[in-house]
Amino acid sequence: MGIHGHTLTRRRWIAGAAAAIGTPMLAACERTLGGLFTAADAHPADYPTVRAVEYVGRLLAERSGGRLGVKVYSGGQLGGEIDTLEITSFGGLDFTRVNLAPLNSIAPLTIPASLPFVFRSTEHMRRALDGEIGEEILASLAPHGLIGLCFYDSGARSFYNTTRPIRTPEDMRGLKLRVPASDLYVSMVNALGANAVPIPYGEVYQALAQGVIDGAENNWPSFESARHYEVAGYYSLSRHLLTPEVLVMSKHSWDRLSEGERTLIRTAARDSVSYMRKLWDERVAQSRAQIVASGVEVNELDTAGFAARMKSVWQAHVTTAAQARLVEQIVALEEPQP
Ligand code: GTR
Repeated sequence: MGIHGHTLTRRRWIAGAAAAIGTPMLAACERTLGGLFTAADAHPADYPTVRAVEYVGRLLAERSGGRLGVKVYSGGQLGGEIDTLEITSFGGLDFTRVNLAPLNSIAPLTIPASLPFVFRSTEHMRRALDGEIGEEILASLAPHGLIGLCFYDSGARSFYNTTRPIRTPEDMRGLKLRVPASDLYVSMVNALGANAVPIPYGEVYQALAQGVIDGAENNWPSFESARHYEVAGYYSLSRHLLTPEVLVMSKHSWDRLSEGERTLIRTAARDSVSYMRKLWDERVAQSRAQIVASGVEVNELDTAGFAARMKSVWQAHVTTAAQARLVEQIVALEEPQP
């Protein structure tokens, strides 16, 4: 079996993957300060998150007189998000860009911003994460070996499947739906009457094509770029999650940088957010057009019945006073007036 085979242990897989891609991960362990940082992303090279992290690299190069830069390994070539988080936390990679979902089991303060229907709009989500709430969530990653740098938009996640349009929770009954590796997502899908199947993002296309699962949930650009829309003909706009993406740096790498370099990195990450938002809005429009033109049946739905079933999910996953406080603060935020 090759290096991506399932029979390998994770540690051997990591060593094998490092050898296969020209040892950027090992190089990162031995690297002296400065130079080319490594980064991983599950999405293909033209996806807004990948382009945003490349932009961080360009800003760093410009602002350091060419001393610093970032090489992004896109397309999930370094493994799923749980893997790249682990590799990053022990210093085998400098950066990884992931969704908040795979952090749910690692860092409890990522739960409040990952709850279904907690954000009322993109503006509400941005306001929460651009401010103190976002800072607190990013800072909570440090004990886990990760320096949280910034959040990126991820639009709204909705359900898609190969079988029928979903209009009410009753339409979800019995469907096998893929979720990311997060207990919160498992509870969410099960509370709606479907059966949650946690599998890595990179395996969803095949699982759909082979009928191992009936569907999944994601935003327009992921549904399009991962080609899931070629096999799942129904996209039902539940918009149940507006959970953001996050860019993290290895604390190992961070601890070896000078104050000046850290400031450059923090500032470049912050400056990449508005660049990414522009790319994101363009990509959503383009992906939506492509999916609609392909004949996928897209439907709106009344979210009230879905949201009502999320009370027990919130209760089960908001278990500490700090989480409850963040949820309260998020809910109480007013959206900015347009
Ligand atoms: C996408 C997200 C990825 C990954 C993926 C998934 O929207 O950008 O980082 O989390 O969803 O469902 O696994």
